[in-house]
Amino acid sequence: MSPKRQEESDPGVVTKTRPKTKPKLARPKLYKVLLHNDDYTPMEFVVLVLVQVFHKSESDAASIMLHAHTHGYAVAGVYTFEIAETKVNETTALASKAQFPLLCTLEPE
Ligand code: TYC
Repeated sequence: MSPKRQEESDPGVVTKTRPKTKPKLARPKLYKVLLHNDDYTPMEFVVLVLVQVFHKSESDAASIMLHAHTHGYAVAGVYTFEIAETKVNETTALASKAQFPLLCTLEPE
């Protein structure tokens, strides 16, 4: 006689059915990192920050920089809180080291 699988033969074993609802994963809150325009930070420096910190291509970086230059600010990227905060800190550190007043802030999406 072939051995039965345990749950068939042992009435004490309870088999689980699949949950009726999908287990929901909370969507992480996202934050926009903003670069603000000013009169002193060179355009090339803003582009360099966008390439080095935000991993933009040269041409995307140039468009984002020009958007900030023209409209007062631009969204450099959208990230979870810790990543957004790190990018703000990296940008602020680079600007401060180069003695430019470039302002970078974070805002809930
Ligand atoms: N307005 C600056 C200039 O004319 C360039 C600049 C662009 C500065 C975007 C900041 O977020 C900025 N040199």
